[in-house]
Parts: sequence; structure tokens; C-alpha cells
Amino acid sequence: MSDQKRSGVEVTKENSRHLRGGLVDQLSKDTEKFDDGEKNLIKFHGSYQQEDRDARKSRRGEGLGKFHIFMVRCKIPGGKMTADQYLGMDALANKYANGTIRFTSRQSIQFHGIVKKDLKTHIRGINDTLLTTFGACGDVNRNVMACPAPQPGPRAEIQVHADAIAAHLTPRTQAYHEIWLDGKPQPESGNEFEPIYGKVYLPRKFKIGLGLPEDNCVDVFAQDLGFLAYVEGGHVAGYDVFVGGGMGKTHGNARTFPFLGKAMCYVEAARVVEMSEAVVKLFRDHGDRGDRKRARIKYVVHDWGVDKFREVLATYAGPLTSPRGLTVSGFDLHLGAHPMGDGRWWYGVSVENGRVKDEGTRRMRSGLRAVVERFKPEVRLTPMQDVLLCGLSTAQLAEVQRMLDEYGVPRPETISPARQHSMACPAIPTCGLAISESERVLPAIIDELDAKMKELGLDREVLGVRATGCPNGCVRPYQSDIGIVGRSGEKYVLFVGGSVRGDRLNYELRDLTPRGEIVKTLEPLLRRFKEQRQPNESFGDFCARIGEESARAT
Ligand code: SRM
Ligand code: SF4
Repeated sequence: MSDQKRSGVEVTKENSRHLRGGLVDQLSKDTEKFDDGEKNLIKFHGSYQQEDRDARKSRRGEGLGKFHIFMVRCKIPGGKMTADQYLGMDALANKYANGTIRFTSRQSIQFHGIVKKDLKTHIRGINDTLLTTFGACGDVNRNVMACPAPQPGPRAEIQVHADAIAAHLTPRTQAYHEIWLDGKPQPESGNEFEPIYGKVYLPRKFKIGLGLPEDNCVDVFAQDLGFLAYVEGGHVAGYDVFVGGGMGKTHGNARTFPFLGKAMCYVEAARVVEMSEAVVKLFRDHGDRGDRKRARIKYVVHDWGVDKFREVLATYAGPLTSPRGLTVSGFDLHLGAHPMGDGRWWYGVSVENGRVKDEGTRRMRSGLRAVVERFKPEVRLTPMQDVLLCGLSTAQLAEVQRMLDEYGVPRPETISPARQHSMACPAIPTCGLAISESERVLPAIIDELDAKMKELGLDREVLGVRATGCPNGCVRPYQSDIGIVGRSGEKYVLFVGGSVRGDRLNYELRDLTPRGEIVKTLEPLLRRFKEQRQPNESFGDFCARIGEESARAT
């Protein structure tokens, strides 16, 4: 492809000497931000240059420019970490970040509000706990998701596969080590061999998740590459392989759209890493390197169709076996107390929108810190931005519950199903792409929705509500029962008709819905659901059954 057709980021990557660029030099300078090229390169290292959007107006009034801050994201396959690693993250949140920890929709941790002079120390601090930020963002394979429930058998095997895929797809460049961990440049620095990615890495981000048919908590169909386990004799024998899932779209650009992964083949468990490499290489060679808005593998699948995609995939992976036709039947939040199968327990704590903070009497951050310090449980982050405390004895479980009560952390059974199943992205104040509020307004929308559901006698209904501040879809809103997507300031696009199973896209109910009218707009449909639902039918299934036109006319 000629330089004219390649996006600017492609040129930056190619000239970066395997992701180094001028990062060492610019880190040593007393500036608040990076130049444009390096601003793109730090993403590969797990950080985004952002602006404190709350401060924008007052700074402008004072004649000041943007206040630059940095987001740092870890890469934690399957969200699995030790107690000490969690405590390390907790300590860093105060030292250099804004005093909160943010659990993400891909089972990881983000920090916000770090200033440039602290960035290196912060990233080094994460590495001191043996976690990393390398490849958490950027045009490489991102955090690999896996069902976090700590159970022997298939789930434990899925975690092993997730770890193996993550390790295999980690870039080989030593740049990260040299820049953030004070590794000395080696003679081969900048000329390393990247056997999977090559010199310009991938056209865009790439995401992998592994799930189970009875529990699609990782949203397999939203992944660029999703593996759905086929279990035989209590073990994962292999996976149906889905390619092309993705959520992002741009308002008003019909060439961009959310898409669910398509079943391409079946692969034995022993070949899951090989298959991942094959799909990644296909994307490397055939993804769009000119238009970053269309540079996802979902558009390759969409534009080629499944048959051609399979044909080309076979040239990378060898002859393909037909998929087994696995479908998803369930979804689990993994909250509350559950036996691990070996006499111990895990306790799942619901964290509203993944934000771990102390606020008034609800001291989530202190409460989690106290129980993790005392009992040293293994910590698992979930794809729903929640946390599981694992390996507790029966006595410890009771004590954990008692302590969390003391810190004002609500027990899962006291939280409405709609709130438990809700997610929001950070949006304003940190995300530069946000058009509308999300994390800061969803709790109040859920309050209103809960009240309405109660009035209608529907308050025990499982209802997935996902809100984002723009159409990029960071909490996967286009598969949920109710999707709320930022459109313009106080106005949102309202979607209905998905499912917590994640196996169907929802549809637009109403564009430009003022925030204050979201629940009012849903009310007639909720009433109709109550009257006309079929036995055990969920709200999303009901909306899908009656269809778009009928729903809009309600
Ligand atoms: Fe995302 C960009 C936050 C999961 C699709 N996402 C961003 C950025 C980095 C904004 C930016 O580019 O400047 C956001 C940082 C906000 C902030 O202040 O922290 C951001 N995305 C998040 C997180 C933190 C949302 C959350 O509430 O948890 C999630 C971090 C996951 C992680 O740990 O790796 C997050 N983002 C997702 C997901 C869900 C998933 O992967 O399962 C999606 C939809 C799936 C997909 O990729 O299609 C998603 N994020 C996007 C997109 C749209 C990409 C596209 O194909 O068009 C963007 C925009 C972009 O890349 O240019 C984006
Ligand atoms: Fe930002 Fe949009 Fe993602 Fe929300 S959905 S975090 S507003 S990019």
C-alpha cells in the first residue's frame, strides 16, 4: 500500500523502531504531554494521553490550555491476580492516580489522572507487582478474556488457554522493557524480529475471549476472535471459533456498525494458540490500513462473507473442521457466595460501573483493601466490571461478608437485577471521545428504572442495561436488553431487544432521547411486556419477538 493510502498511524508505527519512537527522549523532558506520534505509541505501552474535561471550562476562563492527564491500563488475562498484586494496584491509585481504581469491561484495571512526570514510576510500580501494561492498548492483541469463576475442570482449562494465547501473542520487542523498566538498549534494539506482527503490527486493536455455552459472561460474539468451549468428559475438548465480533460504530457513518462474530470452524483445545495466531496473521495481512474506522477484522468478515473468509483462513491455519454448531444458553454474573468445588468459596462483589472508590458511607475501596489484606484471597475481575474474592474458607467467607457490611459495601442480593446487570463506560471526564456522560449518570437512570420496574411488579426481572458516552461501544451496549448510547450532550440513542446471553444485536428504539426521558420512553414497552410476555420471556427477548416497528409504535 502506498503512503498516501496508509493512515498516519501506520507511518508512525513503521518508523517507530518497534514501538520506541522518541519516547525515552520525551519522557525525560519537563513537558506535560507527548508529541502526536509518541501520543499514539504510548498506547501500545498501555497508556492514553487524556485531558481533564471537567477542568476545561475553568482553565479556559483563566486563559489556560488543556490539563493533560494519563490513563494507564493493565493487561490481566482472565482478570486473574494475586492478593498482593491487587494491594499493589490499590496503593498506586493513591500515589499517582486519582484515588480510584477502575475495573474494566475486559477484566482489567485502569488508573486515571496520572500526570506525565509520574507516568514512568507508575508503570514501573505496576511491573513491580509482576503485572504489565504492555499491549493493553494499541494495534496488537489486547487483554484475553476468560470466564473468571474459579472452578476446577473446564473453567480452569479455559484460563490456561487464555494465558497461553496472551503469552504467545505478546509482541517480542524489548521497547517496553527499555523505556519503562530501565532496560539497557541492546545491539538489536529496534531491529527485533516480530514473528507474528511484523514491523507495522496490526491494522488496529484485536480482542480475544473464551467462554462456555451455558455461561457467555465474556460475550464471545463481541470478540474479534471468540472461542466457545466444547466440553466432553468434564474437559474442554475444543472450541467453536467465532470471528468478526465488534461493537464500535460512528454516528451517521453507515459503513461502520456493530457485528456479531460468525462461526468459522472448530478447533481442538491443543491447537487454540495456533488458531489464534492464524487469525491474527490473516488480520495483519488483510485488515484495512487506510481507514482506521474500518480497520477491524469484522469488516473483513462482513465484506468477504463467511465462505471466502474460511477459504483464506485455511491458508493460514491449514484445513478447517466445520463448527459444531454450539449456541449460548446462559450468562452468569458470578456474584455472591459460591463453592469452588474443593471445600473453599468465592465471594463475588458487585462494583457499580467498576469504579472502586470511597464515597460517603459506601467505602468500597477501603473495604476491598481490608479484606484482601486480611485474607489474601486470589482476586478475579469479571467482564461485568465486578470482582471475585476466591479461596475463602467457610469461616473466612462469613467474616468477609461481615467486614464488607461494615464498610457499607452492599451485598449482591440487596442490589436490583437491573443494577447488577448494568455497565457504563468512563466517558466524561476522562475519555476524549465522549459526547455524553455515562458512568456518572447511569446510577440515577437505574434508580428511576428500578422504581418503575417496582411499580409494574417487574423488579426481579433480569435486565441488562449498558450505557456509553459515544457509539464506540466500550461496555458492549449493542447486545444488551437496553442500550443507552451518547448521541449529543444530554441526548442518547436508546436500543432494546438484545439479551444478557449476548447472542443477538438489539435495535434502535428512539434516537435523540433526552436523558430525563429514557425511562419514560421505555415505560409503555415495559407495560406491554408485563401484559403480553410469554412464560419465562425476558424483556430483551420480548422486544426481539415483537420487532422494531411494533416496539416503536407502542
Ligand atoms: Fe474502549 C476507545 C475505554 C472496552 C471499543 N475505550 C476507548 C478509549 C481508550 C478512548 C480513546 O480512544 O481515547 C476509552 C478510555 C476511556 C477512559 O477514560 O478510560 C475506552 N474501553 C474502555 C473501557 C475502560 C470501558 C470500561 O468501562 O470498562 C474498556 C477497557 C477494556 C480493557 O480493559 O481492555 C473498553 N472498548 C471496549 C470494548 C468492550 C470489549 O472489548 O469487550 C469495546 C467494544 C468492542 C470492540 O472493540 O469493538 C471498545 N474503545 C472502543 C472503540 C471502538 C473501536 C472501533 O472498532 O471502532 C474505541 C475508539 C477507538 O479505538 O478509536 C475505544
Ligand atoms: Fe469513551 Fe465512547 Fe468508550 Fe465511552 S464508549 S469510554 S465515551 S470511547
